[in-house]
Amino acid sequence: MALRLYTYWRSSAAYRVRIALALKGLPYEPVPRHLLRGGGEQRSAEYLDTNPQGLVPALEHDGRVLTQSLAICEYLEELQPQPALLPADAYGRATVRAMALAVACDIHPLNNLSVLQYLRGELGQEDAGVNRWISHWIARGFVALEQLVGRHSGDGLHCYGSAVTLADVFLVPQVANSRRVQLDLAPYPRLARVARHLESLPAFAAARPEAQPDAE
Ligand SMILES: N[C@@H](CCC(=O)N[C@@H](CS)C(=O)NCC(=O)O)C(=O)O
Repeated sequence: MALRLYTYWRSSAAYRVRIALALKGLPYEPVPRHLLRGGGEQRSAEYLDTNPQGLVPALEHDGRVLTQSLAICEYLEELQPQPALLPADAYGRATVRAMALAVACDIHPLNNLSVLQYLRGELGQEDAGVNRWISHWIARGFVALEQLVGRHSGDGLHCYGSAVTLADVFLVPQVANSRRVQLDLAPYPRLARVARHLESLPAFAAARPEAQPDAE
């Protein structure tokens, strides 16, 4: 099976897929696309041919391209069911997906590079204003996730139950993003504890931005 991942070391959406690939033990070839160099390699005609959305990640499997990190992670789940990243029951699966989507749909898009570039460029915001924006939307999402983890974690070390799920795969990269803007995690002790545990696991460690071949 030939897997190629279009990635960028600092991309938290690509980080999710790197974690899922590592957890599943699936080897892949990283194909870095620098999001800032030359106006952003993700906007080149060549890359738009791969992913018309001009976003990383994209995963190529035997020549066919998949986009959107959650769709890719679910594809990997079907390709390689073990270890399972979704619970066995429908309620559990819906709950885990809801937590992953809280990150992927309601936190991360507001802090995506092109949104921040628009705030800086067209809306004339300085770094301080942009950082306030980022922190505001992460904090708002983390308040809810903190409650959800309180309800659904089985051991205080995972978002749901007592094993790694896609909720964990999506949380850790968002926590990494929050550190980049020095967001205080003290108000979210459950999230901080879960993230600390997960980051100590080999698959999460291998997928972290600093461990990537294109890390600067
Ligand atoms: N919903 C998408 C988000 C992908 C995304 O926003 N990727 C960012 C990096 S984390 C990106 O490529 N940004 C480039 C840009 O905004 O131009 C997913 O989950 O895959």
